[in-house]
Amino acid sequence: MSAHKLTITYVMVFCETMTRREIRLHSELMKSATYFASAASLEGLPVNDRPQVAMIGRSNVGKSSLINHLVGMKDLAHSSSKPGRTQTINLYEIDKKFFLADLPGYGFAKKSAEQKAVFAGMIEDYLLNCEALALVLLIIDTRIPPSELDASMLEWLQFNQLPFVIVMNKVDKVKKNDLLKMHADLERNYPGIPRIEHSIDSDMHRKELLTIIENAVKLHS
Ligand SMILES: Nc1nc2c(ncn2[C@@H]2O[C@H](COP(=O)(O)OP(=O)(O)OP(=O)(O)O)[C@@H](O)[C@H]2O)c(=O)[nH]1
Ligand SMILES: [Mg+2]
Repeated sequence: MSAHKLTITYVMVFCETMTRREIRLHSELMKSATYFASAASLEGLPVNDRPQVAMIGRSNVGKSSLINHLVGMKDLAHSSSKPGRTQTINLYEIDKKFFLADLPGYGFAKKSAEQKAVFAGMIEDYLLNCEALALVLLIIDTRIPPSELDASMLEWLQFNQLPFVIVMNKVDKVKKNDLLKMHADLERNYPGIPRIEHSIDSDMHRKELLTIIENAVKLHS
């Protein structure tokens, strides 16, 4: 079966062992978070009625961990030190109002060419056709310059006029001078694109990101 055919298979897959659970959160912005659904394609998702905020980025960059940090739970989304953990589009329902969407990473070297094409197709189809898409968080690892894939994704998001913010992740691992240099490089190469620092260790970063998300969701509602 071709990669394209695979991506349009409308089969719901629950290949990650997730359980439905809900807890009350402390944040004023996110009072509850629940695992909602997983699918191998946009068409397989059971909802399209409330705004969605999507995490995209290279494998292992910290997309699933960022969701856990935002909602204040350790393991709502499955994270791993090994790349290639998230394999489907996973939706988490927030406050019964909107969804955080965790997507597979791109650029995982150990995937076959066909697997890479399937994931690329899944991500592209989701981003282009999800009418509920309110915001994309393009997550990069601040320790290393954006890869060619990051650059292509960034230009593709711009070309398609999708609303996105660059999240400079894992800043806890970066020296201040290197962080300033990364800001300067990004501003020079991608002037005017909003960017925000993030670390799973920082509550301040979490609150800043929550505010951005809340505003995007309000605008889209
Ligand atoms: N130091 C540091 N480590 C982080 C941070 N965010 C995530 N990590 C670590 O990065 C690794 C990958 O995290 P994941 O959240 O699984 O990454 P992912 O982007 O979802 O990966 P895939 O699902 O494979 O695409 C884990 O070991 C996390 O603990 C951060 O802000 N700082
Ligand atoms: Mg993941």
